Order: sequence, then C-alpha cells, then structure tokens
Amino acid sequence: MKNSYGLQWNLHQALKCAILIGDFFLNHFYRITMAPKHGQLIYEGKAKRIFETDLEDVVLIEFKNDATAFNAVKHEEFEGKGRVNCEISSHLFELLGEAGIPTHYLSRVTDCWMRSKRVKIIPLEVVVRNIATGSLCRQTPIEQGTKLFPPLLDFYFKDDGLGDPLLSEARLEKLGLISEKNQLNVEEISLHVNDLLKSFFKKADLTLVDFKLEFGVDGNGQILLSDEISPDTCRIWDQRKSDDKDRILDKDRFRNDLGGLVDAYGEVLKRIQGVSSKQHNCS
Ligand code: ADP
Ligand code: AIR
Ligand code: ASP
Repeated sequence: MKNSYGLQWNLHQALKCAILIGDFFLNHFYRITMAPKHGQLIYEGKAKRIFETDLEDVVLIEFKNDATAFNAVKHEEFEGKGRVNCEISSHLFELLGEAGIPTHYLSRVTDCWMRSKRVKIIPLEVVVRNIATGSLCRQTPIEQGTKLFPPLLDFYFKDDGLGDPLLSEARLEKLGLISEKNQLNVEEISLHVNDLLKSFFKKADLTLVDFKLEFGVDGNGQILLSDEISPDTCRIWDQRKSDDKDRILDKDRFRNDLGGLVDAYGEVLKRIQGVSSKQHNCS
C-alpha cells in the first residue's frame, strides 16, 4: 500500500516536472519564432530589451514578462504581461502622437514588439502626480488620496544603483543633464501628456493617479517622449470599484502582493480599446 502510494507520488511529481519543462520550451520557442527580424541586442533592462535594426536610427523594443519593484529587490514573471504592456503603450503613444506630442513610437510590430526611433535617453524620470500616494506619502506628511491640483511634477535621477533619488531644482541644475530650455520643454510636454491621458482614461472610468515618463534625444537633437506608458509606469484606479485595494489596476498589485496583475492590466487594455473604438466610430 505504502509502495503503491509512493509510486503514484513519484509519477505525479515526474508529470508535473515534464509539464513545467514542456511549458518552458514552448514559451521560448514561441518567443523566438514570434520575434521579428532584428539586429544586435543593444540593452537588456528589467522589463524590456532594445535591439538594433537595418536602419541606424530605428530600434525594436521587446516587452518582457518580468515585473520588478523596489529597484529589482522584488522580481517575478507574469505570462502575458509583455504583450499587454506593448499593446497599451502602443495605443497611448498613438493617441499622444495624434495630439501633437513628439514621441519615439513608430509602430507595433507583433505581440510584444514595438518599433521606435532610436534615442539617447536623458537619465531623468519625470513623475507627474494627480493624487498623493506611493513615495510622496512615505516621504512627506501629505495624506494618502489628497488631490493635487495643479499636478505635482518632480525629476528623479534614473540610476538603479542610487535608488533613483528625487532631485531638487538646484541638484538638477548641478548635474547638468538637461539644458534649461529642454527642461522647460520636458515639463510642458509632461503636463500636456497628463491632461491628455487623464481625460482619455476618464472616458474609460479610470483614474490616472500618477505616472513616470522618460525622454530621449534623437539624431537631430529633438526631444522625444520615449520608453513606455503602461500599468508598469502609471498608477491607475478603477472608478467602478470603491474598495481601495480592488480598484488598483497597476504595478501596485505586485508591489503590495495583491495578486491578479495580468487580469488588472488586461482590464486596462480592454477599457482603452473600448474608448478608442467608440472614438473611431464617432469620427
Ligand atoms: P530599465 O533600464 O529601468 O531596467 P527597461 O527594462 O524598461 O528599464 O529597459 C528599457 C531601456 O531602454 C530603458 O533604460 C529606457 O530608458 C531605454 N529606452 C527606451 N526607449 C528607448 C529608445 N527609443 N531608444 C533607446 N533606448 C530606449
Ligand atoms: N515609477 C517610478 N519609477 C518607476 C516607475 N514605474 C512610477 C510608478 C508611479 C510613479 O512613478 O509606477 O506611477 C510614482 O512612483 P512613486 O514610487 O515615486 O510613488
Ligand atoms: N521600476 C522600479 C523597479 O523595478 C521601481 C518600481 O516600479 O517600483 O524596481
């Protein structure tokens, strides 16, 4: 009896192992066969890979399934996250481009691949906040949920080793990473992006709480909004839910161990698609 139970247990374990190995190879096979033709890997980050293409000023960006938080102290993979983030980012870059915002986005290729203009990233993270939460409430006595109008705009130094520190105006000037003229331009674009995204999300019953933007400079010296705009880089709350945990549709689900990350990101995509198709039907 004991032996047959032991055998059953071993078979069960072996089967589980085979399924895991099969799944791993299928995913890798899928990733490789779905990849568009690309050149050398230029950079691999926490959430994306950047590849060269035949054209010197164009890159291919692959969105990975990895999620990290607290400067990569926490790390996990979520099947489907890369595709959803690529699709959301593409939609939002298209929307912003149509409204006249200069962006690096060229097109969505397949699945989790996007074509963009190659830029030199300015190592600054521009964070715009409409509602107080996250690091703002950890670092100041401002209460969770306080409405911030006009929105609060801060620059952080993009450096994982230093923990992306918040910069004062004086430190920003001292670092000399951006000219005064370009800084004003970046601030103006970021606030314009906030207005555009806030009203777009509102139509989808979503609240844009805060977000992070990155900017780069192309070969002609033009400042372009770059990187990604997705639930990895924005806080988004569902207006159809009142519970303060249930309403979270962004990376805070991972940061705060709430579960349901891919479902939440999928809901954001569904709502965005809903508003976009309504807008197209009206025009
Ligand atoms: P991280 O570097 O923070 O780990 P990612 O995993 O998102 O971030 O890696 C993508 C990297 O590519 C980021 O450092 C980002 O600044 C950079 N990047 C984004 N868009 C472009 C672009 N169009 N050209 C060159 N680099 C880019
Ligand atoms: N952010 C900042 N660094 C990386 C990211 N993704 C984004 C967060 C949040 C906003 O910037 O996702 O939307 C503010 O983050 P925090 O942690 O400063 O409150
Ligand atoms: N993106 C940063 C990290 O991966 C910070 C964060 O999103 O919490 O650690």
